[in-house]
Amino acid sequence: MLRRSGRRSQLNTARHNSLLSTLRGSGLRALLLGIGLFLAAALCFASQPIDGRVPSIFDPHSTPAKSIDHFSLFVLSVTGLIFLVVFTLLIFAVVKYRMRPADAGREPTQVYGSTQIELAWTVIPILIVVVLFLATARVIHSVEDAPEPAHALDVTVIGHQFWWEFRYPRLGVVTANELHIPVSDPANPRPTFLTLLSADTDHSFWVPQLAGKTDLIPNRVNHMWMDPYQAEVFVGQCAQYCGTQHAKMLLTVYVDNPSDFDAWVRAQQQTAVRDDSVAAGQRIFESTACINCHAIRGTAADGRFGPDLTHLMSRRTIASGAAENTKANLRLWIQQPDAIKPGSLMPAMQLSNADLDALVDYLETLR
Ligand code: HEC
Ligand SMILES: [Cu+2]
Repeated sequence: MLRRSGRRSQLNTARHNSLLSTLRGSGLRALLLGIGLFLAAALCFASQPIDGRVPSIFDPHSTPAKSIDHFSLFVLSVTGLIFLVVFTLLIFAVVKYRMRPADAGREPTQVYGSTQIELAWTVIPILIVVVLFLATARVIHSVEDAPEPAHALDVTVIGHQFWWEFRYPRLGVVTANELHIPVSDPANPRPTFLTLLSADTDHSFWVPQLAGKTDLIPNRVNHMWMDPYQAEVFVGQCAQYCGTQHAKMLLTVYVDNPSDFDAWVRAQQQTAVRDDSVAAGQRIFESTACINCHAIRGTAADGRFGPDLTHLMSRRTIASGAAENTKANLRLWIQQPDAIKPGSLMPAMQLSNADLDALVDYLETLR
């Protein structure tokens, strides 16, 4: 009996050894290669700046982002500590109890049913999970259930394939892709509360330095808020795959000083400038399908499928950050949107060169 089990364990050891050597050969190499590739990709991604800046969740500039930052550092330290303890014990056990020639392939003494050990590894993880759960619940509550002060700024964000619509219902302003909000001085806070909607499919609003990530879902109303402490420009990105051009759905948030913000609002509230020197371009705009998809307040155009163009030239970029808002890019965009954003939902309008030039001249006046 004894001899038989001894032979079985010897057999097991032999199988084990051959497994180890296979692992050491191809498996281990593949594993190392995998880890190497992952690290390289992570490095590439981490160093890929969006619009020249890399938004980091560890550099918060607004209360919800700060709560998330503190909380993630807490979770990272708890899990880091667990990792250290477990890995130290693991390495200790592997080294101290490794198989030696003197063991002659015999199995070590088997220990069954230690109540103390069972209790320890049941109770300690439960305590850790309870602590993490309570800390999570506290942060979620502080972010999600924050009351909206009466003087907060309301903005409705509508996700579109593949651009952002921003409506300020109490101010009568509609714009796209570049969100302007005021600084919220901690002594006299003026937070911005966003209502998140979607016109087509799922999108996700994520500006890492200002707040967490919240999805925009068809037939559902979501909310989030932010109270940036200083005037600065923050970037973010649609964080939910929403179609081919999901990656070109940049978000830019301009946090303005109160006086700059008020001036911006006043300018946006105006209807489009009328400039008779570009009347030809306006006529082309108003007599083609442009007006079915775009609004220019003060003209016949009131389409809502595409961005509001009333103050197009007040934006630094077009097509959700896909290109700088220059004359050449505008022309290229109208001639062939796919050249800038393949798969965008604006069709190439097949205009003659002369019409194109007149149209771009007109658009350039929309300050
Ligand atoms: C079928 C609807 C449709 C028609 C017709 C259309 N557009 Fe568009 N347009 C869009 C959509 C959708 C976008 C946003 C594309 C994106 O960013 O992915 C857009 C974006 C734009 C932009 C960039 C705006 C910004 O702030 O990013 C300009 C400028 C523009 N269109 C001009 C025109 C002109 C001029 C015409 C007529 C010659 C026209 N469009 C016809 C749907 C349309
Ligand atoms: Cu999206």
